[in-house]
Amino acid sequence: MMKQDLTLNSKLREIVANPVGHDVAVKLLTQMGLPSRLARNPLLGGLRLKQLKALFKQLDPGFFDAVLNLLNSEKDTLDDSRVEPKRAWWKEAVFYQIYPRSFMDSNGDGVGDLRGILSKLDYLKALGVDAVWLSPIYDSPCDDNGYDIRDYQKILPEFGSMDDFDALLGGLHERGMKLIMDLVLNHTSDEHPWFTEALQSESSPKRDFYFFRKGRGKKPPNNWTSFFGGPAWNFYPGQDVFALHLFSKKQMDLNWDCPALREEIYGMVRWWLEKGVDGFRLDVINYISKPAALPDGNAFIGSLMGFSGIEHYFAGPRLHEYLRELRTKAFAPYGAFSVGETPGAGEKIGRLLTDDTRGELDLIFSFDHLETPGHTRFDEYAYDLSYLKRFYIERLNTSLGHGWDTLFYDNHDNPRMLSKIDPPGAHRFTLAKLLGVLQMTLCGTPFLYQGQELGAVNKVFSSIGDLRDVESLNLYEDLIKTMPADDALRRVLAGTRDHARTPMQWNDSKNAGFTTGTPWIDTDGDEKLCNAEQQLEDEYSVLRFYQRLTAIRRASKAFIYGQTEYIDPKANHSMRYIRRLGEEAYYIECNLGASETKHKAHGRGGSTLVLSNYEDETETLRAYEARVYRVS
Ligand code: TEU
Ligand code: CA
Repeated sequence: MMKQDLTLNSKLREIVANPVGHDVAVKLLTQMGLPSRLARNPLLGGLRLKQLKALFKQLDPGFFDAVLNLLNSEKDTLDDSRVEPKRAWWKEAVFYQIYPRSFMDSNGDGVGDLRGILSKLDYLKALGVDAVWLSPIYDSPCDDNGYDIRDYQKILPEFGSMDDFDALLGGLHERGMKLIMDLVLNHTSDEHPWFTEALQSESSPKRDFYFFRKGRGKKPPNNWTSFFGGPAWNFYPGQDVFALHLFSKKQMDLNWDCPALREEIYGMVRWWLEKGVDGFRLDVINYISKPAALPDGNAFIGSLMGFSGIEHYFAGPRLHEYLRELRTKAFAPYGAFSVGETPGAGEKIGRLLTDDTRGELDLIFSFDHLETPGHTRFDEYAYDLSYLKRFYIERLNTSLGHGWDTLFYDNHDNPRMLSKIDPPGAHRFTLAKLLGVLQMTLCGTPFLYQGQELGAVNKVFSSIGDLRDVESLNLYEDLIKTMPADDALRRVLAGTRDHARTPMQWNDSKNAGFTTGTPWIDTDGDEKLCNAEQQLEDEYSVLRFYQRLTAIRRASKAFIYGQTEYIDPKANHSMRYIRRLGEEAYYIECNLGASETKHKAHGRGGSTLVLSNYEDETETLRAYEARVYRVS
């Protein structure tokens, strides 16, 4: 059946039945500080869009057209029947993300490298890691630490050689672990030969690989802004032409509408798969399809999101088509795994991308749980864990068995979750274990980020000179135009990605055992209190706890494929649930706050405590206490 286009006459219920409409409604409500369930409110559902338009006269008139356009470009619908999830290794695996620059330096130049990672494989194995995701290691001028690729088939010399890479891949496989590469396909470095060639002349065969456009007079071709500040366009005076970059000025967006570009990409991906890599994490993969006309972004959406133009490309017109092609032509013949990084994709778009009958991606990272509603990464605030609970109850399993979720708290783009929840760090190590319990016992695939298994928290940076990240430095330059330097620094420090990019803390020696030289970014002395060596010796450490967690997860499929049953889902400060598969069941009980709450037993036939983040079992749950019981 052909789907009817949505119009101003459509009812909100019809708008929300559209997967993109649902996610946009939820996002708008959340951004405006309203509960997301309003999107499904039956009374509101009867309202027509034009009534809403009359109600919100102050909204710019183009807003409703922009939204309707976006919704009408998504013709696919979702299958709402519940099915048994298919079994797959990547549903059972524990993934571990390595940021190579900061993991381990083998040659004393202050920069982490492949040989360094190779020297730590036994550490990862003992932690219970099944698959490693390496942030980019390709040749790059490193304007954005490797997310600006100059040559997809060469290793960055600072990180090592192709022989080192082969040794690392071999070392992982020998130990029964898999390797996932980080692939940046939305853009390349402006130093990639494709771009330098394209820039030579209008008739270059590579010209169509990128978005070259004439300006509007002196002004850029449209009003899109870059995530790293300023307009999303570079001007090249020699040819009086602009080129698009959604990220830094050295990260040029690729034009996926060009078939020759797509073939180049698929060939390159197959080349890595021939080498034996097991899959990919795909950087901002939902941004790859842009409408050819590159229309202006809507002003209201722009001000709400803080970035202009995003509605045109976060779920672009040919996204599904390109993902399927990438899968058929490159991934499928090798059985390669894929996890897409998809900022802005909510529940329903997420399902379109991961439903296993649709042949697009295996998993995605969505980021809706990383900040509580109304907050952005650069706000100073304390994250309320009861939001995380509500988020999980609403979001996990909404794929009805057709898709699968990822579970993660930290990555290289975010401050540490522990510091968001408990900024003073009073409950640091207990809370670290609690998050581990949620991550390893809820339904989904866990992705750990280096240092998380030690209880890593935000860093103490004292000046802007301590920071290295292009996003932070650009933002700071921008902010000091309108506010005192101290305020600008505070804001940048609340959200800087560098909190997660300082050296891995291996021991308490100089530079945390990361390098014998001068590290590219400093540690802050926290290694005296928190490091892998000391934690391996301490039975009650976060690291040893994570080792036990991965072990219990591995020992029972109930944690993977089991049904999840939430007990007392409305309780604010505790989270209780059962994971059950056949005869086997586990009861998980967590105190989500710092004040005590009552322990509630579960299970008629008795229960055995399998794991807890306190040394004894009492009738009260103490601050951030988490217990895992086996029940019958
Ligand atoms: O990140 C994409 C992204 O949208 C954000 O997470 C980004 O870090 C920032 O928050 C924008 O405000 C991916 C990579 O993970 C990130 O490291 C890269 O810088 C970015 O793409 C560009 O490749
Ligand atoms: Ca090195």
